[in-house]
Amino acid sequence: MAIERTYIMLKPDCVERGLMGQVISRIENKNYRIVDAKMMTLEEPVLREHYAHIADKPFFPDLVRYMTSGPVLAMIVEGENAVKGMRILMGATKFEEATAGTIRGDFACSTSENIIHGSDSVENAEIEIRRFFGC
Ligand code: IDP
Ligand code: MG
Repeated sequence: MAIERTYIMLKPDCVERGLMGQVISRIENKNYRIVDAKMMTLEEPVLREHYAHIADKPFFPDLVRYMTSGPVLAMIVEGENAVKGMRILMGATKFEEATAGTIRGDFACSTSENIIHGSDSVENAEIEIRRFFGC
């Protein structure tokens, strides 16, 4: 295993519902370190880039509406095996597959409004950190 950096984003529903503290606690309890963080309000162009792999899906307009509906907390999270480890902490994308004990399993209300984003590979983590933090 290796020390990795991953891009984590607490989505507008997480901020709006006042769940940031609980989610950050889970990240810190796992001994990952938040090495940078900032509140941001996203606009459509960056979301088209970030979600290019699903931009042709019928739910994409709703996803943009949701992701621009309020501020997000963008973070760089570092730790042993952090890319895969954060995906495990987050839980599955599909609402019905996100098991209890994961962030999405415990807090998400639907497949679309699902609290948290985490990079899905080391390569994408680098791209996403550059996209949102410019480093
Ligand atoms: P991930 O966030 O688990 O990596 P992706 O497939 O990359 O999942 O999808 C990005 C985001 O798009 C999801 O987190 C969710 O907010 C939304 N999304 C994905 N699939 C669906 C769907 O089938 N219906 C509605 N929204 C979806
Ligand atoms: Mg993804």
